[in-house]
Amino acid sequence: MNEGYTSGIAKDAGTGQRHAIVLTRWNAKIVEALKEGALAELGRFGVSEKDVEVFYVPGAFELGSTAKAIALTGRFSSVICLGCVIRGDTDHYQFVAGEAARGISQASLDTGVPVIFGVLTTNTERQAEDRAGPTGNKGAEAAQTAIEMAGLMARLKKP
Ligand code: INI
Repeated sequence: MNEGYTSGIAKDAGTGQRHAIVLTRWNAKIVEALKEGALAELGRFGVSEKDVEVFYVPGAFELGSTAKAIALTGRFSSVICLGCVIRGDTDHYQFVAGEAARGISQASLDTGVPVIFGVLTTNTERQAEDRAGPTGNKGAEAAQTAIEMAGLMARLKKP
């Protein structure tokens, strides 16, 4: 975990929660590393393997609409979106990254389910790799955010 984020969640905070993870096939090697970070972190905080479901989409542009459809099933405490947009790869970087962020935010606002933005937006592949490694893994960070937000939303729904 990097120094930008310090989690306040308890060791067993994920117990009983159900999380969906949506992954892009674009930049698959990096995104798979984010997935491994997220899965390990969910397990570390008590989320059972059987309570995690993984979905794939082509690219980051598709994350928001898919996250919304998943959230609307009502089966998940959160939807964790993991992807990677590298500036060097495309002139339309700004559109893809911007729409991914907008769509993910909209999915959460429309459904009331926490939809987590775990999309790397970097200038180079090297920068992306640095954020998907064993330390400072942004997938792990997204998982912690998902557990915390799922707990907060559950608390707010209690009478
Ligand atoms: N999708 C990504 O997830 N990452 C990228 O870096 C990327 N680039 O570079 O273009 C990318 N493009 C595809 C996009 O997300 C959609 O899948 C496509 O436009 C079809 O809607």
